[in-house]
Amino acid sequence: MASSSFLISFAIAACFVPSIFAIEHIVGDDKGWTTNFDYQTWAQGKEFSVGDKLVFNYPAGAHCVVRVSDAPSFQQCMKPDNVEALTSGSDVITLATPGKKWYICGVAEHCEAANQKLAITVLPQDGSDASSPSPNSPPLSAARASFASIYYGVMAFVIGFLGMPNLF
Ligand SMILES: [Cu+2]
Repeated sequence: MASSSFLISFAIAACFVPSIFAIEHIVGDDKGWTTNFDYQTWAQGKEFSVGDKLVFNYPAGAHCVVRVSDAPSFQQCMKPDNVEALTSGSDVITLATPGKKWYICGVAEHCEAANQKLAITVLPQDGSDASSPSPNSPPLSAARASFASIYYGVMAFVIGFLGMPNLF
């Protein structure tokens, strides 16, 4: 019977595993969202997929997060009039659609003078869309995909096992 309860707790624990497929990217890592940080270098080599989250950490009031909708606005640090800034100091943005995304700080001259701006490219979910190749980091996509298939294989095995109460 011990093995049965082990399998049940394993199955329950395994149900929470898919959340790791959605990655939380802490923008700037330990430095957070701040001035004079090279967010371009930070974003390099990272894979951003639909469903992932961006977390902007900063002392509330010191900065804000404004999403801009095109490259020229990003380059010129132009805040769109119709977009409200995020100001909580722990702003979480879920990447809902693939494509280029641009974020700037709207406080003072932080974007213009101190390079507080982030541009990323969001890939379709888990890189599974073959029509949109990810030239920068195919190995990570492949790793994610194979981990997913192993994971679901194990889940199927466990569920199959639990479905046979006579064994226990
Ligand atoms: Cu700022």
